[in-house]
Amino acid sequence: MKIVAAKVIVTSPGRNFVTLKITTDKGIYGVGDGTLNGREKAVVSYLEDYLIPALIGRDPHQIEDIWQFFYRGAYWRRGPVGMTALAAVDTALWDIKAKAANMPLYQLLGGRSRERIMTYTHANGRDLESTLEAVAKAKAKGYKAIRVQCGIPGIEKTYGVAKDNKNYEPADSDLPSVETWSTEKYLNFIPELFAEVRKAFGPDLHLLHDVHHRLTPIEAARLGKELEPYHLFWMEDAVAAENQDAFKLIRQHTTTPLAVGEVFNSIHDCRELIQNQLIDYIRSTIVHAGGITHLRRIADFAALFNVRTGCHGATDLSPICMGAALHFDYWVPNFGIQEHMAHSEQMDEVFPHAYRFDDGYFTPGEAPGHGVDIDEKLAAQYPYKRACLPVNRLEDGTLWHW
Ligand code: KDG
Ligand code: MG
Repeated sequence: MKIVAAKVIVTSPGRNFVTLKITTDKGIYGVGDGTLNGREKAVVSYLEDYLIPALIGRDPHQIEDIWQFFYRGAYWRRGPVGMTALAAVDTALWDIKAKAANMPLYQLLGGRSRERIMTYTHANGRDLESTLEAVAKAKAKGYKAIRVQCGIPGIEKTYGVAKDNKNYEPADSDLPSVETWSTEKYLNFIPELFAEVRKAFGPDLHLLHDVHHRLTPIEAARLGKELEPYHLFWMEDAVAAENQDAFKLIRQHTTTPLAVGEVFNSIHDCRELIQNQLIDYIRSTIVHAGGITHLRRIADFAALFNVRTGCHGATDLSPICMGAALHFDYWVPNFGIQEHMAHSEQMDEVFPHAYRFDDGYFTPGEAPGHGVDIDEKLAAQYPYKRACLPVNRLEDGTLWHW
């Protein structure tokens, strides 16, 4: 088999998605997600100008060699743009291989290790009351695990909370909008929020929370400790993780489980966190961490240290990433949980898929490949529109972590 064509499709059915489609001389094609929220065009250029020309004529079955060729061959290793482009290629190649074998992708990875995939969704509200309502709604849909984010009294706009009760969408404007942050107000409120959620919903529901990189290590340690009575499934991205040592301090002070890694793109970003057992869940997923080939390496390494997976699954990861991640989750022995932030109907129409939700769990479906396609005609109706992630400033104007 030979690769005869590859093209990038950019579509914006409510938000921007980048898709790579690779076609072979046998008529089989594969698709991969290459969406990097707010920086989509950088990945498009990386693919069109550098990777696609080198793909034409290659045997798509040589996934490992193609991966190494683009990783080592770039000389400039790692980084979100390059690793996202590489992930798009890798995902499309696995799709082709599984279609050629006439098997669902999870079978090629080693077969399924579970019957269904536990998934968490988001419950967000502007205040305590609307947040409790959002949790009740998510629970009624069957979710066994729910990420809870809430507006903070005294702060106008908070991460994870949408304006008009719509689904939360992080990339909200043509140029970065500005949010305001107060660590004091946040830390004073969050333990109370989880006390109320536990009081209302009892001990069984899995509760998660995303700090979104905003605390210092000692502040994160305080929050983790104060949340201990509410038995969180995890506290995510407690601090910015460029400094992996920061987690040592958090770990010394709290038994609240820690998750990190949605912005990581290589095993080297989490090696120390994992081998020193400073985290419990690794959040990296296929599209931003070099595809299935590389994520599998991260997961196998994590398994040696009792660290489980918790793949990122926000709306800015296309249904192609979701589908591929679900095949990965079905197989991976050290699976923890999968995030699911629902795509709109429009998005689901552009990306028809075989995966299904039932009572809090997903299954990837039995279609050959990863089971997600792109309707190119429909995709063409939604042109790209620049959309940026917000920035965050302290109340005195200092730029902070978003
Ligand atoms: O593009 C940024 C989003 O994917 C991110 O803000 C979502 O933190 C996130 C999460 O945990 O889903
Ligand atoms: Mg997150």
